[in-house]
Amino acid sequence: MPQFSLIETELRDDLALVKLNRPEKRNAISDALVDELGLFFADVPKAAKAVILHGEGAHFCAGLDLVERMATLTGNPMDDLRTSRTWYRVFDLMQFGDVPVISVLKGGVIGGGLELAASTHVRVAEQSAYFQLPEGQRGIFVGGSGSVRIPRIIGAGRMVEMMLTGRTYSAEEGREMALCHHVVPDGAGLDKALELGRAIASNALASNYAIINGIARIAEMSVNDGLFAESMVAAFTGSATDAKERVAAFFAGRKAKRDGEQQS
Ligand code: 1HE
Repeated sequence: MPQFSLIETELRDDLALVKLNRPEKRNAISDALVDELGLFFADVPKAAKAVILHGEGAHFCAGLDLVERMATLTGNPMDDLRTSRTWYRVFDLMQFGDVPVISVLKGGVIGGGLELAASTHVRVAEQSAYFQLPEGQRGIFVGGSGSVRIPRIIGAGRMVEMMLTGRTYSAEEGREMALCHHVVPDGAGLDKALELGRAIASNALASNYAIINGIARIAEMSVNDGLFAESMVAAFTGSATDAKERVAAFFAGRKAKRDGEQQS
């Protein structure tokens, strides 16, 4: 893997770990940080069947690097546009890549940090995690795909209210809204993500690919188009995977369990 300075990467068996490593700035996303994420996600190691995204320090991510942004403001809207487009490209590589991405959330998951988390497929939050979209209070707007991805998770109305009032949602509240899927004690997030990652990595690769690339897209289609697309994806997945062997192994396992129960 290439040498990075703002992220740290590691391959643990068939799981790739990516750590945001800018704790002194609460993992705020600078241009250089998003570029490094882009380099990694454009070329995820072939051996990795899932990626775990986590952060160094007490906060997952404090969002856009506001200090860098203020220092580089030119008044030319094309500059902000370019930043947004870079974030979209990188976050799309995550959401619509080859392998699932599991995030480990703790402390602040703020603004662009929530946009980043929303681009991952499975979100594990430690108890300390909290969710905020303070763009309105900072005089800006979401620009890293938040208004596209977050309403699809929590609903547009809820996001409007969250942004207007600047409210904070706790980890537990976030779970009720699917901002995260699991809540675990502080310090236990990475282990939980590794456990989930191992389970996900044991799925057929083509099924995982179809799940992460198919479902979000098909959900946006008309019923007619969606059913057509689903049939194509199902036909591809069933023939591309070892489905026959997996189904046979499943029933063999059930039978062995039944036989064992009958003997005891
Ligand atoms: C930062 C940033 C940042 C911290 N950009 N430098 N995001 C926000 O509005 C969140 C702003 N940050 C915070 O609310 C707090 O920093 C935290 C709750 C995350 C953490 O608090 P704390 O007390 O642990 O740290 P701190 O003392 O506030 O900050 C420590 C350092 O991190 C300090 O730098 P230092 O050089 O003075 O030590 C801070 O300046 C730096 N830091 N957050 C730059 N965000 C594509 S559109 C997306 C739009 C958005 O993301 S808007 C939301 C932005």
